[in-house]
Amino acid sequence: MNNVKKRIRHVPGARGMKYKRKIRILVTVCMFLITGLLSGCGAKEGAEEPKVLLGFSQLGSESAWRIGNTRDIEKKAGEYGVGLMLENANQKQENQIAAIRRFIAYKVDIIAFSPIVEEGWDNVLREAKEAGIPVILVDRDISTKESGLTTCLIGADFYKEGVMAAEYLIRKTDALGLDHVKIVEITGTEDSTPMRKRQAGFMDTIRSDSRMEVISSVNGDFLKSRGAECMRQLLETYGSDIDVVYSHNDEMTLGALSEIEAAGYQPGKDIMIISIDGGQDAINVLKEGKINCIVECTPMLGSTLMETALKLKNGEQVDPLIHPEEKYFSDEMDLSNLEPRGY
Ligand code: GZL
Repeated sequence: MNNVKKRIRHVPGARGMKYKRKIRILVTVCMFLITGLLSGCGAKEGAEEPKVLLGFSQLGSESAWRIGNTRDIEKKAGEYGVGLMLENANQKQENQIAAIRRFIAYKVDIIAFSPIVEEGWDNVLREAKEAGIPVILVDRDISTKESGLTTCLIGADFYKEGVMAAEYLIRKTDALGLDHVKIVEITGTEDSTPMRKRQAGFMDTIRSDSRMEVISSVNGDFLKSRGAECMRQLLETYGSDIDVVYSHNDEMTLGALSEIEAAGYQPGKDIMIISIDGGQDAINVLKEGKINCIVECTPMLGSTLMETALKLKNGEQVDPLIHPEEKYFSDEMDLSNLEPRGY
């Protein structure tokens, strides 16, 4: 408790803050304290002090991937003895920016966040830098005018995921002896790193193959409901002309499948389905033959995040870019012994 009071007294520039901003900080810090005590994270008698205090802003809960990512981070914080303050931004960048400001006011040791989009972070990250708090990017990247605002990125190679999806399509086109393939793309959240790089990797790989034709690309925002809406509109416009659906995540894919079947087509047979993430629900549908290929994008980034936060707290160097292993699952392989996916 004393520690928290010290923190309030020493919030930078507090004396010069407008009255209402002071109240806001006090209320926020008390919220964290109450939450911490209620959830048993408060300093109990004899409990070990956390080795590092990590503030993490999660972008939302839009998919099985995101929920799996959040659960893994919470689980690994406990295992590594990291004090975790996690805030869910519910898909709003302004909520992430506000959370980062609260972490700064609370003087956490390390800040980490999964940026919903790439732009708009310069000011708040400059404030974190001025406060001397290292920032770790988790999952997605950012684009800033000023360099050096973050310490490292822990996340998938989304460009390579797009390449792997396209390479599967080329192999399948060869195997089926097709001479013209009409593709529709359902993209993730506009201006997000996975959307930009999954699209770039896929398009760069098929560009030189004259058999490939992308007839439409629509934004499904990584959401199941939007994936279904996109697919319904694409079927109304192109109908049986569609040979392939390239979807940037399983959530949108599962939404699209229901529309494809409702329109009387067999997904995986009449229309080839290529997806990304690799959660259990989608893998089960792949095993049923309704999805042809899923490029894995693991959400299990918690261990790497905790190890990196502890290294930074101890003043150790960390790699600027940490990519987890990338693999894919498809109808070309026997998946009967695949381990449970955990998300
Ligand atoms: C990828 C992650 C994406 C997932 C989606 O690392 O950012 O966001 O592919 C999630 O399922 O919504």
